[in-house]
Amino acid sequence: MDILDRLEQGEELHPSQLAKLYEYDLLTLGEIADQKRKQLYGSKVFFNINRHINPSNICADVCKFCAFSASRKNPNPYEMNLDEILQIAQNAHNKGAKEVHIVSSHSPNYTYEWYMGMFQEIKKSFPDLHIKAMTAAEVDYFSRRFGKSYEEVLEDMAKNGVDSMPGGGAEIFNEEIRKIICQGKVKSNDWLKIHSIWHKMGRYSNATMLFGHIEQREHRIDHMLRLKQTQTTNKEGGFNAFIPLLYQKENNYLNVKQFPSAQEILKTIAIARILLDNIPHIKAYWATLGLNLALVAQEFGADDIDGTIEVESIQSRAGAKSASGIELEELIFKIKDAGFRAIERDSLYHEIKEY
Ligand code: V47
Repeated sequence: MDILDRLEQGEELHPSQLAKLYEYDLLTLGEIADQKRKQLYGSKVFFNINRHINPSNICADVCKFCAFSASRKNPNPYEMNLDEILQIAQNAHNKGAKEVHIVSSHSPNYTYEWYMGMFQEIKKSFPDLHIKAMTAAEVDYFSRRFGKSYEEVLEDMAKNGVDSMPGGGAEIFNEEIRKIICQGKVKSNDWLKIHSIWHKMGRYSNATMLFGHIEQREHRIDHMLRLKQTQTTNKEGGFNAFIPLLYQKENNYLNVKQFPSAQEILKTIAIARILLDNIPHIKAYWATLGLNLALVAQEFGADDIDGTIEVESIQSRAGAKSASGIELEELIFKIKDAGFRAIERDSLYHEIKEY
C-alpha cells in the first residue's frame, strides 16, 4: 500500500515514512489538500485588518536566522516607549484595525511590570482591539529572567489584556537543528507546554514553523506531528492556525545556500493541510511567501493569508517585501482576482464581513 493509502487507513506513521509524501507530484497532493480545504471553507480566503508592533529589537538571544535583532546584523537598535506604542495602537484603531500583533525581542531592558502595564493600557484605551501578543519564546524568557512559572506569566498576560498568543518562536522542533539555528531559545517541549497551559486556560493561539533553511523534510513532518499530538492531547484544542514561515535569507548568520522551489513550498502547505486535520486553519503568510504565491497556496490547502500588517519589521529585515504591509483594497482585489471570496475575520476566525 502506498503512503497516502496507509495514511487514509489511519495507520500511525513515522516522520521518515511520511516524508515520502513529498515524492508525490504537486498536483496530486494539491488536489487532496484542496478538497479538504473546500470541505471546510469552500472558496473563502480569510484575512484580518491588523497592525504589527515590535516594541524593541534589542535582544538577549542570538538566533542565527534573525535579521531583526540589534545584537545580530541589524545596526539600528531601538526601543519604543509606552506613549509611542499607544499612539501606534490609536492610529491602527482609527484605520479600522481589529488586532494588534505585539512581538518583541527578548529585551534585557523592559521590566515585567512595564510589559504588563503596556498590555493593560492598550486594553483600557481600546477595549475592542484584540491583543495577540507574546510568543512562547518570550514567555519562556520572562519566566527565566523574572523567576516566574509559565503559569504565572500566562495568567498575568491574560489578566492584563492579552487575548491570544501568536505562533512565533517554534522554528523547528527537532533538537539537533534547533541547537544550530537558535541555541538558548525556548526548548521545543517547553514551547509546546506553554501553549498547552494557555489552551487549558481556555485561550487560543497559533503555531508557526520556520522552514526552507537547513532542515530536512522529515524535520518539517516531525514538527507538524508534534503540534498535532499536542492538539489531540489537550481536549481544549487551542491552536487556531498553522503557519509555515518561509525562511528569508538576507542580513543573518545562517549561511544557507539552497532554497526551496515553489513546488517544495506548496507541497509543504498541502502536506500540512493533509496531516493537521485537527488544526482548523492553514495560514499562507503573504509576508514570507509573497502575495502571489500565498494566493496560489490557497489552492493547495491554505485558507488564510494573514492581514494588512501595516508595518512589518522581522521578515522584511531578512529580505521579505513586507515592510509597509499591504493596503486593504489591494489585498481584497488580489483575493478576488484569484477567484476566491474575500472574508475579513477577527483574530479568532469569526467572520466579520465579505467584500
Ligand atoms: O518566530 C525570524 C520568524 C517569527 C526570520 O501567529 C523569520 O499569526 C523568516 O511568528 N525568515 C515571528 N522568518 C513572526 C511570527 C508570526 C508572523 C505572522 C503571523 C503570526 C501569527 C506569527 O518570525 C519568528 C521566526 O520564526 N523569523 N527571522 C527569517 N529570516
